[in-house]
Amino acid sequence: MNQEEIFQQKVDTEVRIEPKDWMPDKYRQTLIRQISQHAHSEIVGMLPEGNWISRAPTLQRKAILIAKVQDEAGHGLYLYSAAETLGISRDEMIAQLHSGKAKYSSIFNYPTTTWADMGAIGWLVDGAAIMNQVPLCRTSYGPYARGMVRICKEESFHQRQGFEILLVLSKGTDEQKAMCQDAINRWWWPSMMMFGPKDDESPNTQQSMKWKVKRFTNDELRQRFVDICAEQIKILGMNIPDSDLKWNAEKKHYDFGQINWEEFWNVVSGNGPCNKERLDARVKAHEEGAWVREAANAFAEKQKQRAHKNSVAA
Ligand code: FAQ
Repeated sequence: MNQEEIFQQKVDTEVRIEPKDWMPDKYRQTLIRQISQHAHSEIVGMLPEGNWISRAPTLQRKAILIAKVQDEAGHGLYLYSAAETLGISRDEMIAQLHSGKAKYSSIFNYPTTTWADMGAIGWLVDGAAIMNQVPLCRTSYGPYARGMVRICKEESFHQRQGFEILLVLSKGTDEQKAMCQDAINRWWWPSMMMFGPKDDESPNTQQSMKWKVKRFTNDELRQRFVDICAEQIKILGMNIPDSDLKWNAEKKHYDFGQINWEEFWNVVSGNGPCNKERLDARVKAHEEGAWVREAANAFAEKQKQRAHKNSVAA
C-alpha cells in the first residue's frame, strides 16, 4: 500500500490522524481552510453580540452575555491552535482574515438591532452551530476533534440561554412579543444559510466526506436544524417566517421554502450589510493590541534567557 492508501485506510477504520502523521497535502489544506475559517467566525462572531453588552436589560443578563462572548473568544483560540498544528502560523491566518482572503461565517455580517437579537442568535445561530459542530467532535483530524468537544459543551449553554431570552419575551407585553417575532424573522433565513450551499453546489463536501472531515452534508444538517426548530418554535408560540414549512409525513421531515442563494453569495463575497464594519473592527482591535503582543513576546524572551542562565549555573 502506498502512503495515500494507508492514510485512507486509517480514516476508514476511524483511526484519528495526528499532526505528525503523513497526510495528503490537499487534506492538510482543506483542514487549514476549514479550521481557520471556523476560528475567524468565532472571533468575528463576538462583534454582533458584543454590541449589546453595554445595553443588556439587567445585571444578570449582562453577566451571561459577557461570559458567552468570552467563550467565543476561547473557541477562536482553541481553533487557531488546532490549525497551527498543520503548519500555518497564527499571524498568517490573521493576515488572511484581514486582507479578506479568508472567509468567515456569513451570519456575522448581519446587524443586531434589538435585545431580542441576543435571544435569536443564541437559539438559531448557536443552534445551527451545534448542529454542524457536534459531528465535528468525530472529525478525522485529532486536534480539531478534541477541540470541538469543549466548544460544543459551551455552545449548548449558549443555545439554551438564547432560547430562554426569547421565552421570556414571548410571554411579555405585546411590544416584547413583537420584538421576539421580529428577531426570529430576521435571523431565520441567514441561520439556514450557515450550513453552506446546497449539496449539489458545494465543491468541498464530497471529498471532505470521504476524508471524514465532514460527517454529514450541508443539506442533511440543514434539514435536521429545520426539524428541531419547527418543533421548538411551538413552545415560544411564535412563527417561523416560511409559508412553505410543513410536516411531510412520508419523508418524516419538514418541507421548507427556497433559500435566497443570491443573498448568501452576496454576503459571502463581502457585500453583506455589515461585512466592512466587521473587518474594520477586527483590524482596529489587532492594531490596538500590538503593544500587548510586544509585551508578551518580551516577557517570554526574558523567561527564556532566565531559564538558560539557570541551566548554565546549575
Ligand atoms: N459563510 O463546499 P462548501 C459559530 C463557503 S461558528 C461563509 O460547502 P465546506 C459559533 C466555504 O467556506 C460558525 N462562507 O464548503 C458562534 C467554501 O468556500 P472556500 C462557523 C461559507 O467547507 C455562534 C464555499 O462556501 N462554523 O457560529 C459558508 O465543505 C454565535 C463552498 O462551500 C464553522 O465554520 C457560510 N455560511 O462547508 C460564534 C464550522 N458556507 O473555502 C459567535 C466548521 C460555505 O472553498 C456567536 N465549518 N461557505 O473558498 C464547516 O463545517 C464547513 O466549512 C461549512 C462549509 C459547512 C461551513
